Amino acid sequence: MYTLHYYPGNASLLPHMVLRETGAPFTLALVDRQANAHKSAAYLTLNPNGLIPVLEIAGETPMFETAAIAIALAERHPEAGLVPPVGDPLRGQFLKWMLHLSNTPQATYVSWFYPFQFADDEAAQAAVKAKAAVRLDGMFDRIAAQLGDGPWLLGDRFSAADLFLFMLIRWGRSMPRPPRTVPALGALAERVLARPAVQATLAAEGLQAPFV
Ligand SMILES: N[C@@H](CCC(=O)N[C@@H](CS)C(=O)NCC(=O)O)C(=O)O
Repeated sequence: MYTLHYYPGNASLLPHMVLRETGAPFTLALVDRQANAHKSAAYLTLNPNGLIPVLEIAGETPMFETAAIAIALAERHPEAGLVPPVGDPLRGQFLKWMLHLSNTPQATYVSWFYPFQFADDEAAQAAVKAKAAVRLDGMFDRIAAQLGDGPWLLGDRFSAADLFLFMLIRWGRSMPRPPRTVPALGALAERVLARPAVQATLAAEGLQAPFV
């Protein structure tokens, strides 16, 4: 029914974790980044932006955008409890976090991982990267302050937003101040890592510890 186009550790990790949390059957399609497969004509028919991930749903238009895919999957499998239903007061908070994580830290990571998209010379690229790290530090501090002891972003209720935050914490492993070193974020990452579906996802992608 579902085919997730992924690359280990990339943004596809979020929909991959969501899929395993739901227990729905799916197929993984590895995008060969080394061969630039995400810029191939075939892949561009799935996502004209040439970015990972894409979710194919049998008989439907392929989806791109990580957060949108995660929300759509969570809603198609309400029994997994990954999204508060329409009418639940927590639903707005859930959507707030999904959009915030998508358009603020996730978007800023582009400057950290791909500074060459923003400047041509090496010194300027180093400056772009340094600025991205400082901005991410501030974003993670503000998220941590709102998370507190949680245990989850929605308080007692686990949701796909926690999986999203985990992925973003993981991406900062090589930053001058890794997000895991912020106590509330490190604790959230450990709680997410304790979930069997998350462990299964990391294993399926061949990712090695330390995970965050
Ligand atoms: N806003 C997009 C961003 C996706 C994105 O940037 N994916 C990265 C991998 S984590 C990618 O495909 N990078 C390859 C490139 O920039 O060419 C989403 O959330 O789906």
